[in-house]
Amino acid sequence: MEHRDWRKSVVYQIYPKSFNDTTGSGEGDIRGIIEKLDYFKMLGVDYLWLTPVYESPMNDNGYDISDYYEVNPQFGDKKDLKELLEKAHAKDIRIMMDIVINHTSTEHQWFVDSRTSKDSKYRNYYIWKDSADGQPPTNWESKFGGNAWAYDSQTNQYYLRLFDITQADLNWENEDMRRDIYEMINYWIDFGVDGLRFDVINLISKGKFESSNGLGKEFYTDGPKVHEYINELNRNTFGDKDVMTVGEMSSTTIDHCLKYTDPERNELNSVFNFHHLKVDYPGGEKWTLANFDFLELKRILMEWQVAMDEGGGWNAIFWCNHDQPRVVSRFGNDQTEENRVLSGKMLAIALHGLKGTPYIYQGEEIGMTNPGFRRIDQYRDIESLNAYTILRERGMDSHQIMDILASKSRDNSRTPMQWDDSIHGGFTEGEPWIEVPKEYENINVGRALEDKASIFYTYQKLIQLRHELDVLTYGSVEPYMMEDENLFIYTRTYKNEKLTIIANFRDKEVSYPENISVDGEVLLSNYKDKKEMLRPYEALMTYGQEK
Ligand code: TEU
Repeated sequence: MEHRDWRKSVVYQIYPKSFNDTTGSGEGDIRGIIEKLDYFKMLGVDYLWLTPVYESPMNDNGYDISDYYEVNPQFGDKKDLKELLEKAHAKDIRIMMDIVINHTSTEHQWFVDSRTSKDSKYRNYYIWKDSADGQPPTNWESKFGGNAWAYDSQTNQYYLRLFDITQADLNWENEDMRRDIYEMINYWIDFGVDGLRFDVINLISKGKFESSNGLGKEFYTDGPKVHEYINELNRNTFGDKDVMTVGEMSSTTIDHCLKYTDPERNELNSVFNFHHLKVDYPGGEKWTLANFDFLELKRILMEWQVAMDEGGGWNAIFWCNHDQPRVVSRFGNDQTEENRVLSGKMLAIALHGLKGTPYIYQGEEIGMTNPGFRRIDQYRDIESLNAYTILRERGMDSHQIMDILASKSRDNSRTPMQWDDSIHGGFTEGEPWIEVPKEYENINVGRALEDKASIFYTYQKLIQLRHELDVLTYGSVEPYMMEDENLFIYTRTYKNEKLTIIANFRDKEVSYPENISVDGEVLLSNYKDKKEMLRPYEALMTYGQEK
């Protein structure tokens, strides 16, 4: 494979279960990914990140691992994975695996053993505590609803589970456990993977087990030994290898992220944070209906951009993943075909001009939209189903819950990839595990490739620019007009090169800003020409050189 600075790469995220089914099972598989390698080549991405494909009961679609060393038969086997690696490498495409080491499934052999007795060799691989006066050990809340401790009658103790009741948190205080985890990661590095994405890695150090005035996050988020553990992980596994790493950081801070990504500290290459994707959570509450706060979106994105740039850190930059609604439906406009295409391209340009590693989530590159499910039986996601039950218990009207899920559910991004206009969007010849929204007739890869003006080609161009222009990778970031209600504007500067990015987030005409020049060469825009005013959702990236 060609050598390139990892900082110039673009990652494409695959949710295998919904990507491409080659067996008619209704669920995607690894051979389905192999089949589409030319598609990725055409798009130009450097890495494919596969969400977990290990053996799992799939209560949380693979984030509940029952055997780290086996491939879930639903997705294929290790031979398929090997073939994917070889064929991808032959096309200069790298593979990034998802590493889930904050918790395992309760079906993992360690946990099965751990729960049998307090004397089990694996007891301390997990976090077991006595009840506090007949109540759970602390009042911490699970991210998927309910108390974070699950009672187990076999030994009359509780185990910690920050996510689902079938996802038991591992005890990172335990050195044997850590050693087993490193061995497992080294197995996959030796297998030939090129990148690692670490699931909720900033939650591994739990600190004190005390009740909280809030949800308990302050005790385990960026916990007391987290940097020590990540540094140890680095030294024992990928540290001296050509493996790109990204950590998923839940509710983190800039200061911690500067540390996680400081090359001198030997922790990780890059980090995801989610603060910019909470701008439609009024008062921090996800299960609400709300317009997004545009000024807040800019403020958060730019605060992170500038601070990480100045402090020598490295962001992953993204709008979409398998936990988030579709961005055109969320921050763009999916109400008319024209607006969908314009705003889809605008969002792409606004994001891909930023500093960091861009991530594209399957279907984003063709402007896939939220499916607009209306009935609870259309949903599959455990978080959504739990939320439904909890909101019903609180007395919320079921129509209102349906409206909220239609805008906030993780299933919005988990519907199958829309390949063509044949039945089920060409995803499967069987019955899909989750419905394919009828929009597939219009929004699909086949159509996107035929139409040179489709969103796909904007992404293709942005990836090409990322590879070609040093200023996109290394340039410093300067935001403009942060109080403007319509425009998102920033520049990137490196040596004598300058990029200016302007994006109109509104469905109306807006004047060009007066204090910033857009006279440079237009590298990319979502309109054919330039006019006196910026038109609805108009976005452009211009390039200039100082002599
Ligand atoms: O998600 C981390 C996480 O914090 C989630 O709670 C996320 O914020 C939430 O889904 C948004 O509503 C990771 C994975 O990406 C997710 O799919 C898993 O369910 C979770 O970890 C547990 O492994």
